[in-house]
Amino acid sequence: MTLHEQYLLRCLQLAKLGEGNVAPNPMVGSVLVYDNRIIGEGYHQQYGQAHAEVNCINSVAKADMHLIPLSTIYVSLEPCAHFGKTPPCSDLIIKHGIKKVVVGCTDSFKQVDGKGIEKLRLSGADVTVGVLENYCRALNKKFFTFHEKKRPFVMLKWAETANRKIGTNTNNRLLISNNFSNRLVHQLRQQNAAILVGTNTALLDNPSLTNRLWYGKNPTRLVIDKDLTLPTHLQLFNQAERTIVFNYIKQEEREKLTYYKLNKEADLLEEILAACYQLNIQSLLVEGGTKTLQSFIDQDVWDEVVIITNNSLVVNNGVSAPILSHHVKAKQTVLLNDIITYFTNPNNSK
Ligand code: AOF
Ligand code: ZN
Repeated sequence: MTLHEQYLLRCLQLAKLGEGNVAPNPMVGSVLVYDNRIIGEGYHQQYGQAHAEVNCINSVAKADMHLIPLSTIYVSLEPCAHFGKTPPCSDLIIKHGIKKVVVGCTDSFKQVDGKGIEKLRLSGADVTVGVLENYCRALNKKFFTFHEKKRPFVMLKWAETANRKIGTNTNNRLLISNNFSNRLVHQLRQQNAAILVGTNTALLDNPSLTNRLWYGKNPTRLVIDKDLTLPTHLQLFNQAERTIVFNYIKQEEREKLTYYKLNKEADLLEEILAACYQLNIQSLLVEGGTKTLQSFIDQDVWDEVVIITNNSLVVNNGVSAPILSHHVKAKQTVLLNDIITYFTNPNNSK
């Protein structure tokens, strides 16, 4: 591993400390190095607050401050060029007279998108771009997918029996996953900005779609209800969290309830994903049912799939699980008796 990579790796460690607190901003870490010694460290800690570079430069001890212009700054993401909630980090670096900058990967947010690097180079700084680039991009995969594909990062999740059923043919709710994998599901809910179900799942399962078994926030709840047939006593419509109802009838905003009217002539999923982009929903967890999940697979708008398999349960005449057409098995773990398999979409990874 080169020295650049070692310092960038430290940036990535720092960046990860912001997990759960910075979305929809990316996690970013930064270190300042003089003569092979780290004299400053920082990361983006809280959405809306100081960026990594600011915290890094501010962390330098008084006795080391004169070394700042002679140091190299490492950042896991291109320093920003825009006035957002904070002033541009590229200007800060220039102001401190730092002449050597090492960047993990470029920022595809349209207000930055190479402009930070350009500014730095124009100031006469020596800028190296693309160190541990794949790791830097993987850390913020949701952020990059959202800005580059103009749609949220899409994760599909379902639980299936040993004979690949996800439900019964009757209206009885089928409990497939155990308490341990249920906790994982709630962690996924916490990690995604929104959660989507189709009409049948909302009606038959009556899920609340909130995060009760993990720390942190609930996702925004999204439901497809084209003709507005779902009864309002469903748990989805309780006050626990905001719910957006995608439909063909009306557009209306109430406290915690939004009716979002889609164009009937257009493709349903494209419309939903475009609405998510417009609403700044950076990641989407799709929790069912088979019809909704299968439509994401068939239209190839998914990034990851998580399947929970209960191998000791067999259901006769149940509803079949979705079928993945092409995929790469990324990881498999076991939670008590449930097998958790993660797949990634080879068409969507760059
Ligand atoms: C950096 N360093 O640590 C982060 C950056 O609304 P603002 O002002 O917080 O700006 C958010 C955007 O800034 C975000 O979309 C991304 O492009 C960039 N994030 N940039 O130089 C950082 N977190
Ligand atoms: Zn910045």
